[in-house]
Amino acid sequence: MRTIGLEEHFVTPELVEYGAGSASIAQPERWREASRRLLDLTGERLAEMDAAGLDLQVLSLNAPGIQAEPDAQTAVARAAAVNDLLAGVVADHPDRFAGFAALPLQDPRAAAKELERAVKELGLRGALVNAHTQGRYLDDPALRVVWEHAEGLDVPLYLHPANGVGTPHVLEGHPELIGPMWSWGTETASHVLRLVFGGVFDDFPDAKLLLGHMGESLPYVLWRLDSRWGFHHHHGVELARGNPSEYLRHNLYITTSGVCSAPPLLCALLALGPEHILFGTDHPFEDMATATAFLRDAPVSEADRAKIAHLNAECLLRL
Ligand code: GRE
Ligand code: ZN
Repeated sequence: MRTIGLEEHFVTPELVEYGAGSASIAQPERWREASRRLLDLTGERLAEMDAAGLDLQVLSLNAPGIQAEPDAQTAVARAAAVNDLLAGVVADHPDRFAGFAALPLQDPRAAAKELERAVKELGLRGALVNAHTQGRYLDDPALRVVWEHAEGLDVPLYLHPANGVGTPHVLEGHPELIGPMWSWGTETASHVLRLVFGGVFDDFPDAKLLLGHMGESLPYVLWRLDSRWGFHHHHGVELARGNPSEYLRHNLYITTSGVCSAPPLLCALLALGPEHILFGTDHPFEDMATATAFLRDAPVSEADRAKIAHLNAECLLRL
């Protein structure tokens, strides 16, 4: 069965330095190995894809990427350069790779223009955003122009985790909880709720948000969100569609990246429906063959397996 992965990271030698903040969350030898594999685009990576039965990777610059750049002009130049490089890799291997653009969100208008260039001229399939950009989240009014372009181009924005701004008080004194094991997921889920309650999907009703890690726990909490929204003080916030789950069911697409476990997959299938779940491995942070074996053996119908493995990606990304 054709299998397409949507959370497949790489890095370039020039941009390695942006990952320094992530390095401290990993065991040094695990980080060294991951870094080596991030830098490999078409060598071992292709061999590993062949061995795992992964037909196509939609590549993305590893977190936090360009968003860690404090200078807006540098961010604009480096995003364009890495998107050009990515387009070159895809052009050399069109049957094995596609790509998500990096966006210089430090300059919202330039980011919107880069998204348009990346999609229309470079053939990339959307963009991947790593959490906040210098403290700014995607519900920021200044970033509406990026959503406007994404909706207009009909391409998804993939929201990927990264280290937060500072340390949440509840995690103070517990650095072992900072990172992909825990804080990245809860902060990313909170970021998604900022988009919903911040009106992004009321302004752009057909905007498409991709989320990794089986939806960062959101599929599990739809009913409770709606129930407690009916109870909460709204503080002047109203949702045009009434309940938060309406947005998460319509605008949200999730990938299986970094989660090889049936219970959350079945929850996501029931909560969001089989058209909203796509495959991803989180290469190089999880093992490709483990991920493809999970997909192959998951207790779902063959029709749903085909949607998750490739049909939804072909449709959403026009592959
Ligand atoms: C990820 O993308 O999932 C990731 C990183 C860095 C360290 C660990 C990790 O980007 O899982
Ligand atoms: Zn990832």
